[in-house]
Amino acid sequence: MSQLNTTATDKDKERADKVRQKFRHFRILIIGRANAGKTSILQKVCNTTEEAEIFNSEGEKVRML
Ligand SMILES: Nc1nc2c(ncn2[C@@H]2O[C@H](COP(=O)(O)OP(=O)(O)OP(=O)(O)O)[C@@H](O)[C@H]2O)c(=O)[nH]1
Ligand SMILES: [Mg+2]
Repeated sequence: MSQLNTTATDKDKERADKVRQKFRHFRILIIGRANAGKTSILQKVCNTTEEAEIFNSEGEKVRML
């Protein structure tokens, strides 16, 4: 079985730059049961190992325990 290649090529980065220029803001919904890998997907998409900052509908930062 073939492996999914997750390494971004120069062409991928070029495309991503174009999307970033066109859309200044966007929303991503990641939904799944506890421990499914939601945070891991978000970190991969954002190319980071940082923890996500979460804000409520009033714009106040939510502290995760
Ligand atoms: N085998 C495997 N493990 C994964 C994968 N993605 C994440 N994990 C592991 O699964 C565990 C949970 O990942 P998280 O990204 O924290 O999951 P989550 O959905 O954010 O968890 P909660 O926020 O607690 O609901 C971690 O130990 C990850 O390393 C994957 O694709 N394969
Ligand atoms: Mg999580």
